[in-house]
Amino acid sequence: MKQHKTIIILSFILITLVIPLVNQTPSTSIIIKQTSESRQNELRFSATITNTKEWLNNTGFDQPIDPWYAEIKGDSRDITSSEDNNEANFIVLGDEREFTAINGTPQASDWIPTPKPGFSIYPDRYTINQYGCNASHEYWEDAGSFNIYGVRGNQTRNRPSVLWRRVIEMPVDMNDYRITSANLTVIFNASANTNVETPNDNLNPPAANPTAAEYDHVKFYVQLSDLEDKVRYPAASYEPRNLGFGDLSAYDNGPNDGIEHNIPDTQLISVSEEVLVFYLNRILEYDSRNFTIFLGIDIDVEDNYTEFDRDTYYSLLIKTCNLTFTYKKIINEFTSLSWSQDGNKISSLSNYDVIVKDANLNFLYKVDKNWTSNTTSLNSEIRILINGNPHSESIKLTKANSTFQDAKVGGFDVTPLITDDVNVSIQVYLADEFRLGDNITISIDNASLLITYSIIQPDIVGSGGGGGGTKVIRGPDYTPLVIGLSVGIIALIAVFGLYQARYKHPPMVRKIKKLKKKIKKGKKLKSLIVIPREELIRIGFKNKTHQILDDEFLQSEKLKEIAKMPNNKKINKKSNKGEK
Ligand SMILES: [Ca+2]
Ligand SMILES: [Ca+2]
Ligand SMILES: [Ca+2]
Ligand SMILES: [Ca+2]
Repeated sequence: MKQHKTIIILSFILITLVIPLVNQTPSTSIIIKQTSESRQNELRFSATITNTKEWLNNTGFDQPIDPWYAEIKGDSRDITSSEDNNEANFIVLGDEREFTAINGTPQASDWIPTPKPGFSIYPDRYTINQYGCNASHEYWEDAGSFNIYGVRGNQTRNRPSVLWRRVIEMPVDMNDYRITSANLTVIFNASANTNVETPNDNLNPPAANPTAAEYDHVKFYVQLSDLEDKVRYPAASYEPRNLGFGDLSAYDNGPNDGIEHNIPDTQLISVSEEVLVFYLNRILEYDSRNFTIFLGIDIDVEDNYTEFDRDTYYSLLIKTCNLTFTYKKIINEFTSLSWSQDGNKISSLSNYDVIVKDANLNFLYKVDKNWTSNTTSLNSEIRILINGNPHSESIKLTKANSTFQDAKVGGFDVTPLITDDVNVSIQVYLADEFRLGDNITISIDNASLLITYSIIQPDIVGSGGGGGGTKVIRGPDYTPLVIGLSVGIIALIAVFGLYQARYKHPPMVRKIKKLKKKIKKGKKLKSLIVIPREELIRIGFKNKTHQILDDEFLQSEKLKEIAKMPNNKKINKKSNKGEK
């Protein structure tokens, strides 16, 4: 058993010594495996060639910019690329505009009269003149008479309205803009006869049974709606409740009985700026190019007496209308622009296995405006992508300076992202939605990707194959040596093992060992003849006695022969003996 162990240990040592000579396999870094059938069965010592190579072309973004190319994802209206001063740029497209198309005195060429939605009648007169949008109306219950505007008296003509409509076409698609501030200023003035019953009037005489609920009143207003009039929002209004103030008897209610009462230029009360902005943004969601604005006048007169009531409005005038608003570009979340370069494959270095030991990316970057003070986007960043996979580290644009700085001191370790492909992208990623009034340009330059690699060269050829000028010399073929060495060692072990197991013991010990083994295995044994010691002595003595008797007999026979011989022969024989 001990011998077997020795053999096993020796074999193990031999195998561990020989195998590394035959096959060298690297254990760390990224290995680009090559398969070459012609090389697979050869047995050679491998050589490792290590080198560092700049993997990017045109690192300085010189003109022409190739092989760099720009690619936009998300809203292509929000970012664009440019190349100048041998730099690559990401231009985040800001824009801020002001709407001022509605201002001053309304013009007949811009505004179209339109009835109030629902059942509605126009006032006796409505027009756009040099003073603005003007309406006049006289309510008179006496159907047998004509009022001052030549309209027959009609007690149902107590709620006339007129609106003027204007459709606004925006110069840009407002889908990409957000209104950030707005102002609506509308001025009206009005004149009426004191025959109009106002809340402050003293209605008389009691004999005419004066009644009043709402009193006679008018309303000036502005509405905003989408082009198809699906929603209409009230943006400004005014009800001059005192218009026509002054007492007049029910029996003396004609315009000639009273006097003119005026409301001077007065501004309509607009909704708050916040609400106005909301309304404008909202209506432009329906149609991002167009919206409608209405200027309206409602007249609501009341029959205040059992006598024929008469209410005279001379002039209801919308004098000026100014709507202004500013709107800024919407920069959409998740919009990105990448400057990319599809580099050579790692496997282009060699026909053998290539290990990427290290890949280090760096570049310079700057921004022409302070990102934090010009945007509300704190999450937007510069990302690094290799083969479409983002590196875990990024650069927040809030940290960008107006002068070039390293993306990272010492560069980014992008080794884990390298596969056989090396497609590099430097991307500006806009991570929030924000409004931007002005372009912001982010620039990059001096992009570098240093790749340190090793080529595992089992059979060394004369060229580095794109390895940056690596020169390799063919190495000797060690196959016969290794095979010879292996055979020799195996033979040596065999002989040594055989000696240990068998021939170092005397024959009797070997015989006993063999016998022990047979007994152990339970084999049938041949019977053994055992000769006792006395018998062996006897046989030995007998043999020795026989030999002595034989020798004595031969001696006597020789003496007899000599006696028969002549004397000289005997002497010669003696002398011959003596000479010897
Ligand atoms: Ca009055
Ligand atoms: Ca009246
Ligand atoms: Ca009245
Ligand atoms: Ca946008």
